[in-house]
Amino acid sequence: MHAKKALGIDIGGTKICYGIVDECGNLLSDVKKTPTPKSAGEIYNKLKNIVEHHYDEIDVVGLSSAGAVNLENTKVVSSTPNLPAGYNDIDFSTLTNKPVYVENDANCAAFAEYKMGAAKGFKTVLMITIGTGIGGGIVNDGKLYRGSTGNALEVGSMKIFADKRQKCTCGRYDCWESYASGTGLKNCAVYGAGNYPEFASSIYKDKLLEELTTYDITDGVLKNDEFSIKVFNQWLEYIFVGLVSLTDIFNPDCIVISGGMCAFINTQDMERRINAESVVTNVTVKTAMTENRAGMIGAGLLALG
Ligand code: BMX
Repeated sequence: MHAKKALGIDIGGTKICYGIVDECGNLLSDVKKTPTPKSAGEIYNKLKNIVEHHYDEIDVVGLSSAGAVNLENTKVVSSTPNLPAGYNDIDFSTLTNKPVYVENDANCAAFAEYKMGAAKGFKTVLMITIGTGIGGGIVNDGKLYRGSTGNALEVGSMKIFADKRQKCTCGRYDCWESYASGTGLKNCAVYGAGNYPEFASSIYKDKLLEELTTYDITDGVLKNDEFSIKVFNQWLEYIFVGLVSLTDIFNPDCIVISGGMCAFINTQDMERRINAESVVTNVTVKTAMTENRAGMIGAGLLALG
């Protein structure tokens, strides 16, 4: 019997990455990258071309996508405006006559980290991806927790305040990701510019608020800018608050943090603080090992089942 192979594809907001994955999660090809088209129709066509190009090499297709995925693993059923209009109408199973398996990006990354990444050997793994938004996934005893309709762990949408302080990109208020994602760090900076006295002496004091970026703040921290440090610490506090609550709910033995912002988080410090505050014991916090390949590897592994 031949060893099965998957085409793992990660559909991100700016680029689509793909590669051939075996049953152990090894990448058998170079990772290829192509910009994500702006419309749902063009995304579909691009995916179709990629699949057709690799048709003879693969048995199944695994797709990692942002957004809440249905229980049948064929469609994204709900998503923030980070995805283009019409995206939720795509039935990915029509891309090819080979089996196609779509799963939420954070769920894919959770599975990859559990199988072969930072959380290998742990029992209950909570994966949090901190990028444009915040995604989450839980693997317990080798099985992804999917919830009643497949949409579990949309943690970026969990509310952390009750008094409508800040509007989220999704249109609702006070979602965790509007405070603790990359976008959240920018929101923290805008809040700080209006409320922290340190802004008056900041290297960014003359910058237009709408031009302040996430990376201004991380750069500012490196340059010892007091305003940036205060904003950054507030952002870490929001991450911490969410992680403590999730620890109390899920009792993970390992939390893995991935995504574009994970490089800015001191996991040892986070681990110490979570263990001091949480009522459950005892969690290890790690940075993801599979980095930006987690989505494609996890999708490939899940598709190979
Ligand atoms: C959002 C949500 C999640 C996703 C998470 C991380 C959409 C489009 N996205 O909370 O499904 O897992 O962001 O996504 O609804 P990223 O693009 O920031 O990595």
